Amino acid sequence: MSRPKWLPSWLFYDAAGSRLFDQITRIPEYYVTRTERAILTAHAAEIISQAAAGAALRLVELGAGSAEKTRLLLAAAVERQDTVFYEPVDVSASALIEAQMRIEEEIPGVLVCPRVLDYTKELELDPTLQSERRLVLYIGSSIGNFEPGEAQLLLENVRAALDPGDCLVLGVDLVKDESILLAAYDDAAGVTAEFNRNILVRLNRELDADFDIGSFAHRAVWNATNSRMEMHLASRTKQKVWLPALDLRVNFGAGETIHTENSYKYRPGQAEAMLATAGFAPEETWVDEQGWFAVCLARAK
Ligand code: AVJ
Repeated sequence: MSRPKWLPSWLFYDAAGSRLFDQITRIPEYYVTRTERAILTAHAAEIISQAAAGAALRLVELGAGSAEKTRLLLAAAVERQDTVFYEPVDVSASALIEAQMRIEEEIPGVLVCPRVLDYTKELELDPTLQSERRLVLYIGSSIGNFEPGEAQLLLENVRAALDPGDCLVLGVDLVKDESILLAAYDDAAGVTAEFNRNILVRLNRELDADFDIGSFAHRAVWNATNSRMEMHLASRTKQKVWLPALDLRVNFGAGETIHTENSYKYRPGQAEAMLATAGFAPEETWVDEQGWFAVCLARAK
């Protein structure tokens, strides 16, 4: 058993966890979603026309569609061309089908071509037409869940799937006052705490484990050295947990923690430097007035 104990953060997103995250995006303390949405609302037309640079765009999104934020960019693209191909890439076929139905119904002119792929492992896209350019969307600060080295590799894989002249829009959360970060990851209504503990609910259901959910406390910590928000679950007591599906008994000391998530926060210019290293030319970065979130447009060299 590794110490400190940890669980991978992709485990959060079962059906209940995805619903809880959706709720998080609407709580007042969680500035991330609404700040990025405000940037995209203000600049969608500009982002699309700059990426297109005279050609027709085909949009790829890593993840099954970040709801209204993706819609803003698709709507801006439909304004410029009759038909927009939209390729959401996700491991979950059901999430892709849901995104397809939602988007084709809401934005006439968008043709959804779902791709069931794990973009962290492989990203193979069909060739585009001569007259087209690809625009990959990787928004929502999803890159923040990756260690810096993994994030760099991910950008390199995206670059390798593109042709010169294609573009990437990357949304990254920026370093800000610790008090704002702590509130965003430990909201007063306790939704983030429930999201964090849901990982144990899932282990109970899927591995037949016997975690006493209430005996684990939600902790949000700002790790300044590594520039990341961390989430942990702290055992309130000394206890044993049994995971029959793994034939595993796990002991917890009082106060012992499970590390469940890292959410990296970038410094201004850092995302652009990583994009440049990955073989992109960063063209433009849009930041909100408070300097909390950055949306970077970069072109494959
Ligand atoms: C979906 C990874 C962008 O890191 O802010 C929200 C997940 N964790 N509250 C983030 C999350 C706690 C979120 N991302």
